[in-house]
Amino acid sequence: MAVREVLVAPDPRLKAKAKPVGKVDDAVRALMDDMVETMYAAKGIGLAAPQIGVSKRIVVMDLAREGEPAEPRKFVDPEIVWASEETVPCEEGCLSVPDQYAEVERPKQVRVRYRDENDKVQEIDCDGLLAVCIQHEMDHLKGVLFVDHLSALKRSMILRKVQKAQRLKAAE
Ligand code: GNR
Ligand code: NI
Repeated sequence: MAVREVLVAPDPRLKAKAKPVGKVDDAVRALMDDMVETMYAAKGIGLAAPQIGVSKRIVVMDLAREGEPAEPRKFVDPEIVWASEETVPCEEGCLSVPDQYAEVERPKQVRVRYRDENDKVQEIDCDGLLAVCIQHEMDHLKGVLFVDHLSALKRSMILRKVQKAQRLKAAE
């Protein structure tokens, strides 16, 4: 297992549409282990493969609170098969848009079909933080960041701050 580097906007690899995985084999399982390790190292609650420069439809997540046992979840080729009409706002952040937060409105509930690490088809009903996070992660598979849901003005303000912070970090 290895911690990978998390890409930061405006990296063009974050804008690409990820490819379906097809079969879940040992290589995919090893990649998902790296993703989980990278997510924990970065203190995120989710991570999509494009964030480590891998253009594949893979998402990992762990919503367990600090002090609770780890609960890593892995989703291959996830699809939203149903979304509620009702939407809710939630304050979102992203490891690829470090230290920036903004409210995004999304469907309150979604049903997601995916394949697990044993290549078995599963369906899960999502609500609350799980619904927010899985929609945020699945956006990454389309090359969409949470800032793309904001006004052009808010988006450019946030991306400018991120670029400035990255420049300062590079100059350290
Ligand atoms: O760690 C993360 N926290 C978070 C908070 C609110 C809504 C979505 C997220 S996902 C984010 C990790 C990340 O960037 N995943 O792509
Ligand atoms: Ni993100």
